[in-house]
Amino acid sequence: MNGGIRLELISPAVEDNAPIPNLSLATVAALTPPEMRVSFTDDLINPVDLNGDLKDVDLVGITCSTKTAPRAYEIAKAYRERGIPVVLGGIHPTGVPEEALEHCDAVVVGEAEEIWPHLIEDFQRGNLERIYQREGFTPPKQIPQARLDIYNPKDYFPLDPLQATRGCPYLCDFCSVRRFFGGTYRYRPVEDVVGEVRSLRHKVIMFADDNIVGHPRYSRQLLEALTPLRKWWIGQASLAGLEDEEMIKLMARSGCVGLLIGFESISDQNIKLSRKYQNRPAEYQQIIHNLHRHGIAIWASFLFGFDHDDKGIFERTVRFAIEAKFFSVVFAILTPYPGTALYQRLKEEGRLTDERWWLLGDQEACAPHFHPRKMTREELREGWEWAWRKYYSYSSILKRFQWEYSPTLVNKIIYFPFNIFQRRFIRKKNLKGERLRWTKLPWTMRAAK
Ligand code: B12
Ligand code: SF4
Repeated sequence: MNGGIRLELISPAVEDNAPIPNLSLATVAALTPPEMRVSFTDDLINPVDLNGDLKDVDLVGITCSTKTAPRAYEIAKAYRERGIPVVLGGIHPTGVPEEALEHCDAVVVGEAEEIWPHLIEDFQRGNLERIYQREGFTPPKQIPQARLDIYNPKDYFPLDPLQATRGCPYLCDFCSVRRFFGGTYRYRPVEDVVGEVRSLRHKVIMFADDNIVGHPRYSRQLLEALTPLRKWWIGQASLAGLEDEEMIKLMARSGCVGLLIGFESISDQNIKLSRKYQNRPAEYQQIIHNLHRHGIAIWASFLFGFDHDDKGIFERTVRFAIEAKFFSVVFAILTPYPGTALYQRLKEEGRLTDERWWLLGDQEACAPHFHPRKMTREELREGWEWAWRKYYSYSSILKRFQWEYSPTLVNKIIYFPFNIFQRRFIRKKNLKGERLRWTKLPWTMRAAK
């Protein structure tokens, strides 16, 4: 009998972030025997009070990325001190299971489908093993519809996350996804995805896929099937899948309003060094132009600190990004995540600041976690801060508005409020290192005491 078992699922948080429901734990909840009582805590929305009353449960499951690892370990410790066993899963424990095992009772390595039910059975028998790992990868037909009912929808942006594909066919050396999915790219049957989309309550959906256009034939089928559902959607796409303008048109028709795209660098040399061969800087302009013409806003992501980056890279990248009129940009400092080829290379070259840098306090404040080639660590950090400031300056916000195209809904309604909000958010979080707290109304913030 597992009817009495109370399972608490926790998503740890170390910094402010967009309040988006976490799909990982909604998926684990869907894999949990229905008789069990599942509760959920999002540490972002309702911070776990380690010294206060923790939930009275039988088993705790915590999802964990490299960024949230220290917090996940802290929460795990608090529960274990009260005699409640803790299971860790997610991208970080999968990369470094031995480390995770120092902080919990059992680790789920890789995808949870198929192994989570076994773990629960073992738990009921009082026979929890230390590591749970399946051979191979989950057949996409077996990916369940996530249980979004574990969340309080009022706490989040009004959108529903789901996944159509898992993995990514590309090789980028800084990316954790390859280690996690072993280079596989699997896609759920279109009818399963469409069935799930139909059941979602919000008008806006977010594909939490690594790459929604990794397989052109599949993507076309999916987009065509999505079109009559009249949803608006956002997701991530690789530039390779966007070279074909027909694909972009189809995306726009199917309701795509925004894409997160990893441009990473405007330098060919960096792109080659990091094995992001699918990006060709010479083609960036055309793809950006096509996306904008079809009304798709771009959230562009850039990394600083590659071996070919000199001190001029910040200015060149920001100029490019402003001229490209990206709706929004994320500038990140290149990060050697454990288990990646980049981590291995920097380790072999003796350039890591610490082999377990993620455990050394505030990761954001200590970055970069390696010694760059053509500048000092301080210069990299200063340049990164300058880039944020410049990109979200008022003059940049004004220049980036798409006057020349007929404004899309995204541009028309949310461009200015979003960018002004983002400017304030970045100045506080990234530049001053202040922790803010989201309230129930995400757009009203107050500084943490
Ligand atoms: C959606 C997403 C986000 C969303 C998160 C929204 C949310 N509330 O969850 C947003 C946009 C906010 C985000 C932000 C960031 N992200 Co992100 N994100 C993703 C993405 C694309 C999908 C995650 C997802 O939902 N997957 C779907 C679920 C179903 O899959 P899953 O998480 O793998 O879960 C399965 C298993 O892992 C397992 N599992 C997971 N947890 C648990 C727990 C238990 C108990 C068990 C049993 C099993 C289990 O079971 C699940 C079912 O099989 C991943 C890429 C990826 N493939 O993981 C990157 C990824 C997780 N992000 C990454 C990064 C780097 C970031 C940022 C640091 C980016 C930045 N520079 O700001 C920030 C950090 C945010 C923060 N402070 O924590 C990296 C993490 C690398 C690492 N080693 O930690 C990833 C892997 C991308 C990459 N290419 O490397 N991200
Ligand atoms: S395209 Fe994106 S998800 Fe795929 S390997 Fe590169 S960084 Fe990772």
